[in-house]
Amino acid sequence: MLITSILAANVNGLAANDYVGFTFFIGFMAMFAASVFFFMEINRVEGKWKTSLLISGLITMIAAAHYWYMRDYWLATGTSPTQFRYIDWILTVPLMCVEFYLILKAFGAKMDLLWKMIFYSLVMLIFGYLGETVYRNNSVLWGILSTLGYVGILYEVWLGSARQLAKSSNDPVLLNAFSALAWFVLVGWAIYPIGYMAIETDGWLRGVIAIKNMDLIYNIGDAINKIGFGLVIYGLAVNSKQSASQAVAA
Ligand SMILES: *C/C=C(C)/C=C/C=C(C)/C=C/C1=C(C)CCCC1(C)C
Repeated sequence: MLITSILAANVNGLAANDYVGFTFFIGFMAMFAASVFFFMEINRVEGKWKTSLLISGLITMIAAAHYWYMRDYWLATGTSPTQFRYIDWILTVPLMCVEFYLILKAFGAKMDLLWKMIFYSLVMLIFGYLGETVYRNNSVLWGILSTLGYVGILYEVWLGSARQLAKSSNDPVLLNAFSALAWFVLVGWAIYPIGYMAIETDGWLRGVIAIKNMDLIYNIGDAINKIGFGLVIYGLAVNSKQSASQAVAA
């Protein structure tokens, strides 16, 4: 019963030229498949990396669940599933902050780094949500407040204590992975504020980017940001195992 109703939910309504709609389906499946991969690989990595891989899988799994809803929402309304995106982000973005903490823990990261980053991400997402929904006529003001949270995260990973810990690790494998993650935060995450600026009422980019196209960019960007982020962590877990055993051999 449940299975048939799940399968029946989406078979109608996806038009042959609804390319934005396609990316909701592809996004769902990519996130789902990535979760299976990360969960299965937990057994292959050394102890201290298992939690990191678990979190990578949880991030893509939470996204997969929301993409499931967002596909339906898109098919039913043809409009942006803004609420679902923010519900997804408020869970997945703090978990990405946890990933930074976990990979730096062995090099002295303290809980206050974790709480600081989670706090910044909540500021960014709660103010962003208010500006995009409740106070849309004042989206510029709320967008600026939200950006303060984003800048806080950027500061931590590019200049602040997170970057200092990564540098002081003297571990090239960690440093490479850390910089890759920092680039995700700077470039990959920048698509979200750019999309926000396309808000029709007072956004700085209104009319320049159609909101409909933003969903396409979000869907592709989300997959890169969440799966790519997890793959960097996976690569770190696998490569640092190799470099550790090479060190033992040498
Ligand atoms: C997987 C989802 C991710 C990585 C989402 C990230 C979202 C942001 C970086 C959002 C940032 C925003 C601003 C910096 C200002 C305008 C409002 C937001 C929330 C779109």
